[in-house]
Amino acid sequence: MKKVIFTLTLLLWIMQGAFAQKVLTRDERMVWWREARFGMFIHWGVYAVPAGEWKGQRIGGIGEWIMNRGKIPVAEYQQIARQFNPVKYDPDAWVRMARDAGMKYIVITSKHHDGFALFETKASKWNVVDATPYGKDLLKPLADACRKYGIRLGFYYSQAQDWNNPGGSAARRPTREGWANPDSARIDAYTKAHRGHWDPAQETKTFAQYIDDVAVPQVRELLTNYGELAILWWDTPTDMTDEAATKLQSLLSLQPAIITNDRLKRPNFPGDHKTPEQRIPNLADLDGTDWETCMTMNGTWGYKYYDHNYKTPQTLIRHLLDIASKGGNFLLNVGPTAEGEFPPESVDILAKMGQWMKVNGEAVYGTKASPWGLFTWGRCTTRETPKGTTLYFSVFDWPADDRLVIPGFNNNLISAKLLAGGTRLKASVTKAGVLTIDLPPDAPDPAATVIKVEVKGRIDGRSMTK
Ligand code: H79
Repeated sequence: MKKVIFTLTLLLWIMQGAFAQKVLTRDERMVWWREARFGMFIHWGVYAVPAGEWKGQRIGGIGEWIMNRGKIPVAEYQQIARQFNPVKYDPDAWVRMARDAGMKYIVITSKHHDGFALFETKASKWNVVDATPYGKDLLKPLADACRKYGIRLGFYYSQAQDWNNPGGSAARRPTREGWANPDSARIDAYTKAHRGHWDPAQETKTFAQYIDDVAVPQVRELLTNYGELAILWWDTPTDMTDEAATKLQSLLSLQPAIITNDRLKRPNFPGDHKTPEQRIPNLADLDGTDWETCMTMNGTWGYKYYDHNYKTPQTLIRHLLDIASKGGNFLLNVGPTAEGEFPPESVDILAKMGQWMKVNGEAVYGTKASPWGLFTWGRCTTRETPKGTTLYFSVFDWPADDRLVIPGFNNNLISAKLLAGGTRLKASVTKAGVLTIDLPPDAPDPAATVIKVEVKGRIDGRSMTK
């Protein structure tokens, strides 16, 4: 009898563990994200068809804004979906390129401000299945590939701005200067009087109706139909109300481990992390909140065929190290073409960053911010180990005397070496607490050479900060 009761109790206990909906704390949800450090943003939509040019004119600014900046009428804009047929789309290859670059997660535009859904949806006909010759959900196979390669998947969703689904908001912006739309004076007057809209078709519903008819059902679809989701990335809360935000936020319970950003609505909906866009915060701006810098490789998020103004792999590697040294994440964008390919420059950048990360990723993943802030010659990240602390000094500008000198150093040294290759370096700490490391005469890696220093105990960098 005792045995039976014991077995039953055990069984009950096991079942409870399996079925109980565990409520995760924020710190528990953020564990993987804080370790990941590096992710891929993907901006993809029908705007990749005009690719920055409309009726023979190049429209300045970011490519995914072409409808707004050109004040293209809804019916006209929707025609371009007929040319959106990404037959070269290979989600497996996309995820492998992200993985091989050292990225741990992907965030893709499920719907940008132009309202076009890259997924099958019952809430609007303005989607890839119903409006394009391609006719298939683009997010499903991406979700499958992410699962296959162990890359976390997040969806960007423009919850407020929607220039095609009626009632969606539109940032109040004039017609792009230089875009010689003969009608621009009239359009801009209209836009001013119509909450940013430029086509009566955008106003056949209220914003509240748009939220109920499109945003809420679509977010529910996104949180239901693609398996486990890592991130919901909101954007531009133009015209958002607390009521609309509450409706959208409550859907997140469909994915108990999901992480969200701070762009659902301001204020009152801070989300899990901040989102500096196209910039890396200064140390003084940081207040302990998690943050992620999102950035383009060239000057646009959505593909523009004539933007070849790419940052170098060296710059981007240094950005990643700068961000990691300040305790943030880096979400680096790719804007695929309408055929479904990454631009060749992006492919090259990802490969080169991957080569660097393969050797030096240890200085990035799961590290903590620098206790000393920035150095003139480079950046520092740290990791606490059972033995003590590991410091990663990433050298950007090789010291002329081939020596790294770090004052305010109060720990006992265990070892110093080049992370790449493991060559041991001569290092010493003076009584006054100055760490000196002898470096080889030339920078082994022009992008960033990482010096790995192991010390006993924890670092107390407070004495060093300005
Ligand atoms: O998805 C990307 C952008 O499309 C989106 N956020 C990133 C991640 C974004 N939407 N609005 N903004 C960023 C800020 C507004 C920028 C603007 Fe402009 C300045 C709108 C009009 C002037 C940039 C330049 C867009 C059009 C012209």
